[in-house]
This record gives sequence, structure tokens and C-alpha cells, in this order.
Amino acid sequence: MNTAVKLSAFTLGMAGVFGVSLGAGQLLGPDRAERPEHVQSSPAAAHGDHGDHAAPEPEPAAAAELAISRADAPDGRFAFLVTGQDGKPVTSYDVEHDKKMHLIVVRKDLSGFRHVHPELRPDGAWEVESPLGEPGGYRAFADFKPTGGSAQVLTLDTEVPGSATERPLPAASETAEVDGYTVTLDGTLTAGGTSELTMSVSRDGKPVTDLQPYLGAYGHLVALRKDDLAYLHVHPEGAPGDGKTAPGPDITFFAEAPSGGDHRLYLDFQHEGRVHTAEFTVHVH
Ligand SMILES: [Cu+2]
Repeated sequence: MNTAVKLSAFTLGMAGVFGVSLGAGQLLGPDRAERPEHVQSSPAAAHGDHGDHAAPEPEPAAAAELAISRADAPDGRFAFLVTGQDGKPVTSYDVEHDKKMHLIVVRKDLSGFRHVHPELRPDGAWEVESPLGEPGGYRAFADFKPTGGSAQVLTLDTEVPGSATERPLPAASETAEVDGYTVTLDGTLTAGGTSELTMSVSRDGKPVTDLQPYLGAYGHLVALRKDDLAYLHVHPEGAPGDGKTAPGPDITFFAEAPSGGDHRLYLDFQHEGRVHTAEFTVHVH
């Protein structure tokens, strides 16, 4: 029932700006959208701030030959393995955005978004409190960088048994309400170019100006395309502590959408010690 899917390492929308310390706009892998699930692809371009420009490009197979699969976990937990070509678990990872492993989970109708950070078990599996919710099909995106390899996103499809009700995608809106906060979206995400998006956070009609760094930034934005769940991971312009980036109310992102269609945007931000996720439906032209 679990479909291990291997997807490409990502293509950077903006050259060489991976890295939480820089916090610059970053795009993960538009090309996966067009790829059938069984296809593997070449490794990502080297990420600039890891000092690996000088390294020769790895053979495509070398970096791409990782696979992901579910692993056994206690009740209420979710575990998976990342394995190399030799079939052994990959156990050495670089920290990216404060964590070695970012796991994005969403139901296939784009509801139930979760962004969690599993822990590496002694047996090499990653485990976390289950991010799965009500019945239905789910896709998990494991976003990581194995030490010495390329940053990449592997996807794993799984299912929560039971009678599933598909939720229609909420209507497109430039305003999202979450946990008493209102987040407004300014800017237009267009296909095939770089789009500047500004998200502005307010509460009770007042701009929030004391956002807290979360994973090294004031906001993390993930976009998923309806139907094929193409994954777009974007990071904000500016970083906490860089002397020019204010802690709200505005969070600015640069993103490139590889293609059009309806997308769901998920903004994680932290305020007063809690992380909130504001969601928007956006139609990309
Ligand atoms: Cu994360």
C-alpha cells in the first residue's frame, strides 16, 4: 500500500541560496511536477552556500539513488526510512533550516497540511508523532540533504483507511484566518517567472510586529499544486537578525511557479511561542 516514490533533487529557482542563515528566496523542484512517480532524475544544482560549487557534479545516479519507504512505528507514530543504493539507511544528514529532516504531509485534496520534524532512530528510521489525520490518501514530502549529497525531496504516498470524504479546494482568496490571526497576501504568483509575494500578519486589526524566528526565518511557505501535488518550497527574503528584516507584519517571499493551475499556499509563522499555519488558495496564471 505504500508507494515509495523517488523524485528529483530540486531545481533552484534562484541560484545558490539554500540556507537558513541567508534566508533568501528558494525554490524546490518545480520539475517534479511533470515527472511520473517512478522516474528518478538528476541531482540538484549545488547549493551555493555550502561551498560545494567547486565539487564536480556528481553522477546523476549517485545522488539520486535514494529511496523512501514506510517503517514500522508504535501506535500513533509515523516512521520512514531513507535508503541508499546499497539498501542501507542513510544516517548522515546536514542541518537545513534548523533541522535535518523536514516532513511535509498533506491529504491529497490538499487538506490536513502538517510540517513536522522527525527524529532519527538508532535503526536509521525517522520517526515522529503521526501527522496523518482523517481517512484518505496522503502524500508525505521528506525534504533533506544527506551529508555529501544533494538537497532533495522524496515523496511517499500512504493511506489512512476508512471512508474518506474529499474536500473541495477552498475558493481563491487573498485573506486567510488562522487562530485569531488574519494574514493577507499581496502579489501575484505567475507561472514561469519569479514572483514576489508579501504576506502580512495582523491580529485584532493590528499589525503583528513581533513575529518570532521559526526554523531560522519569520515565515516558511510551501505551495502545492492541486491534483499533482507539485511541491514548491519557498523562503523569505531576509532573515531574523540581518539588521534589515523586520519581525512582521510583512514577510516577503520570492517564488517561481513552474506552471499554472490552482495551488494551495501554506504559511508557517511563529508568534508568542506558537506556530500557526495560514492557508491560501491561489490560481497561478
Ligand atoms: Cu521543517
